[in-house]
Amino acid sequence: MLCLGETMSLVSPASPVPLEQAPVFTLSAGGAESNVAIHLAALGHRVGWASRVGDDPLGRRLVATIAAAGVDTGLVEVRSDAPTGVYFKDPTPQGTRVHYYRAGSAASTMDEDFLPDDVLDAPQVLHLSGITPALSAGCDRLVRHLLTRPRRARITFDVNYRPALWPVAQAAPELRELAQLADTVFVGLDEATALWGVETPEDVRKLLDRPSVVVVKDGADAAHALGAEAVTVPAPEVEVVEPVGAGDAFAAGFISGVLRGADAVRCLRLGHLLAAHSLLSTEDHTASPDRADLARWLDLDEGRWR
Ligand code: KDG
Repeated sequence: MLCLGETMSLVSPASPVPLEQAPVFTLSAGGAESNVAIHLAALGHRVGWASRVGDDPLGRRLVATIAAAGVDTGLVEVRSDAPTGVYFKDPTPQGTRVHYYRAGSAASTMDEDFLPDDVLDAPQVLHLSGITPALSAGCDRLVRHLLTRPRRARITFDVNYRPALWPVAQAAPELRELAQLADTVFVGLDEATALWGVETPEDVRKLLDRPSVVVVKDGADAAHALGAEAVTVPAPEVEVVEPVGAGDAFAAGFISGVLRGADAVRCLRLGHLLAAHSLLSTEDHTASPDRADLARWLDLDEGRWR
């Protein structure tokens, strides 16, 4: 299993106070795809993360952090001609905002030659997201190349629309086109509405009719896996501390289920459980729930989740 995408140094206020007033900050690793990799490693999967970082202390720190979480960083390239990207979390009373300092980052220099061809020739799972094509023309070509080249690998694609990176008029057709080329797609219903104006999971599926499975996350209500059959699992009730990173946790839980050969209901349950855990923390990636807890939860009657 390999996850590919940019990871930035993440600066977060130590307590949920707006950036303008916060006195103390923490520095960690923030990147949607490496978040997925870290969760999968914690769940016992062999997983790598591929990207570029700058030849700078932040880049070295990122690689060391992600490697220490059990993720193989052998496909991370260190570049001396571009810096590691940085982003700040800003917990405002209106919700958490993010501020990026990533234009021209080392990861944005990736292009279609970045990954060795044998990665797609292997029967493994490659996880991509809709953040990468928004980073640069080269990154866009990379994602297109990976999705269109003949492959034995299965590709999971989290739409992950980031309005701060590109306007909806540009993102909407492109993210649809890329999602159509993946095997499994993750998308939030609110995200699908913002991008494509669709309002139900069934309408998302009509729009994304080519992937084997489209997973539509309807916030605090439920998640739906629309494949040959459609299944729905309600979300557990959680007192949300901070939502950033929960989508990555969900994707990791679902993918873990797929890698274990679980049915769609259990894949959705695993997604919910990891997301619920992540919603309880201000970190992008918390420690995943332990395996005993997961096993207990997976066997609970869904009626008792709420
Ligand atoms: O899903 C969390 C990510 O959004 C965060 O870690 C930063 O990857 C990131 C991005 O590009 O927004």
